[in-house]
Amino acid sequence: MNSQLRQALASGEIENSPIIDEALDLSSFSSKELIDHLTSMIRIRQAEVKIAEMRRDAHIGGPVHLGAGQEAIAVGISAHLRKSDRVFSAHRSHAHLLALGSDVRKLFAELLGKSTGLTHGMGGSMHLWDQPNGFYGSVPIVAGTVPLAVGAGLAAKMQKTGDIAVAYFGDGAAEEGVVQESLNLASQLGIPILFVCENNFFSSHMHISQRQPIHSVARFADANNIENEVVDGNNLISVNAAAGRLISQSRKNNVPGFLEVVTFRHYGHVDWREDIDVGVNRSASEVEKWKSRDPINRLKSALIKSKTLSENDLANIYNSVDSEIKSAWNLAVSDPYPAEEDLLRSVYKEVRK
Ligand SMILES: Cc1ncc(C[n+]2csc(CCOP(=O)(O)OP(=O)(O)O)c2C)c(N)n1
Ligand SMILES: [Mg+2]
Repeated sequence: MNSQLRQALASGEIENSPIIDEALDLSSFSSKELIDHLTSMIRIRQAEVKIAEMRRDAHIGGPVHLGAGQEAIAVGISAHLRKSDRVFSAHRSHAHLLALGSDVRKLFAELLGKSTGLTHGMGGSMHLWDQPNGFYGSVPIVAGTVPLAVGAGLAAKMQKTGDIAVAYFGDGAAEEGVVQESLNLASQLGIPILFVCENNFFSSHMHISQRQPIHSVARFADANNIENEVVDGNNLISVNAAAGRLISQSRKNNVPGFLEVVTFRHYGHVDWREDIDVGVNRSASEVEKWKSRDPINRLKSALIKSKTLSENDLANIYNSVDSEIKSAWNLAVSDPYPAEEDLLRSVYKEVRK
């Protein structure tokens, strides 16, 4: 699987490759684990659908970068994390945060600029933080958190906690020099960190074929002697298994690991539109093709086919998640805005004597 995917990426033929349409092999998971994973993915999707609608209708004031279609990655990886691990992300981070068990209401409140939000309504979608759940932060500076994660991993090693750091970043971020420096340092110093590159083929509106001679990012891990795997990011089972292997090595041996997950986002770069025909090669048929590989539908079908889940169970999951999302939104809407005297809290300012 790994080598076939690498080859398909290298030849630029990945999008037509049957490898990323393989059926899910559920055999090494309990029914409970699988249903929990499916529920977590559905919760993330429904939260983002709500965010998209509320942004479109101008209830949310700031830009949002949605990751619908990429949920299997965060859910598959988070299954191996503990609360004391140190997870960093960037502009497209809702799934990374929520998969750790973060409160949807606090995320909504943040997007609405409310004082109950994850950063007290001061940050919005691109400045999230939830350290009690292991989320050390996201910032919009592309690749900006990758060296921070390396530092957090080094701290965990020095503190001998057995914890690891996780750095989520995109294929576009991998083109920033600081990612190369981070890989080098993590390898050289033996730092327990999982680098996760979500290769969705786009950096903003530019396709990887316009930016890179080879469409796989894992070659940068090879160059730094870092153990790496390339997997179908829309297959929860593959992501979970690969993350499990790399994370346990990191924890045990204080080494970095690198996971490249091949995926696609359903929405466009920013906000609720699909970015079709805006002068980039992201066509309606391409989006449709990737939607047919929806990670949630793939897991759902496998669970129904194996009789792990009935249609009725599935409807119950959707009903319960939908009412959770609805109530989280209503509570966030009724939450207060920060008080005026709090506006400069947590902000560096010049103090005149
Ligand atoms: C240092 C820096 N350069 C450029 C930008 C503008 N920008 C925001 S997101 C983005 C694309 C990032 O692509 P990728 O890393 O693949 O993540 P994706 O959006 O696909 O999840 C760019 C260029 C930025 N925020 N920071
Ligand atoms: Mg990308």
